[in-house]
Amino acid sequence: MKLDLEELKKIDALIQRSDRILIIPHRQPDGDTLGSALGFYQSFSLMGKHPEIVCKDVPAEVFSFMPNIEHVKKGEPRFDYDAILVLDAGATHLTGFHETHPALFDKSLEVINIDHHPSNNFYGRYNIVDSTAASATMIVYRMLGHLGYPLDRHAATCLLTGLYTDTGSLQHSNTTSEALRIAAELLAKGANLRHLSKEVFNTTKISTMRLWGRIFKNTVQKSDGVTMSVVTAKDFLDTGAGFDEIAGAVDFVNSVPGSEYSVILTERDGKVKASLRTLKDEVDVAEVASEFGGGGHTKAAGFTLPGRLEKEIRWKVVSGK
Ligand SMILES: [Mn+2]
Repeated sequence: MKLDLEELKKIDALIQRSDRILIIPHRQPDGDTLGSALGFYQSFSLMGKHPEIVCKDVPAEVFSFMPNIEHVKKGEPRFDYDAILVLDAGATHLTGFHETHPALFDKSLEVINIDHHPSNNFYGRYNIVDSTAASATMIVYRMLGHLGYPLDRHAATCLLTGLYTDTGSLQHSNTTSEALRIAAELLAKGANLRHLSKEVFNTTKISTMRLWGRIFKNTVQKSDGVTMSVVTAKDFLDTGAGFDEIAGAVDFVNSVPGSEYSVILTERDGKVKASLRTLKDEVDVAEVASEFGGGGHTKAAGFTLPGRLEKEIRWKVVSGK
């Protein structure tokens, strides 16, 4: 990971002269975008500034342990801020504000884009984009350190949450030595790993268990090694699970032996959403997803198509006595 020091200098000057700072996580916020947002929120607060976090969607309950999470407000951004940060959004549409607030992305505002997705097209006036970082919070950590901004134990917990969730608790192939080093440094700063691993990785609601039960029941492995499952709108209805409760199931489906990559198709609001994962070095699921108009990382990607899921039942004649 290498920081663009010229760009950082400009960002530092902007932050130093800013008081009101808007922080925008991506929609359907995950641990990484929230960790980045809350890390900055805490740091800016300690600097005596007035940060606000505005998100298209409400954070999932699982993140309620994160310090300052109550300051993540669902809403629409205004433009009367001195600086605006957009975090962990690999494309402008992922904020949910690209259509309603195009000015965020036309470089007319003091927008800082911080991200680790290879798809990022540098939509900010300032851009710190590094696809070698396992999480956006790793970049945030390096930035705070380089700029000498405050990083207390609350910020450390938030940054570590992003690192943990984006690496599947330090198990995915993006877990570099630097990721482990930063995890260690965040622990040394007082990050609450015990709390975060209990809340994020070892807490499962009954509705989630029931939903995952259906996902596992529907799992099939095709002859080409693609392990697949589906979740219908009815599954959500029957189990009472929310859409966010599907997170993580695709990794589990991918653990079937011989799996080249895994796909979970989810039916939602007249669309079918696909999540893809692989653990194979030679498989690039972003490439698979791009064939369907999607994208993402090489090991974790997705796409969305209009339509619905229909069950296909096949009958065949088998010989018998
Ligand atoms: Mn991320």
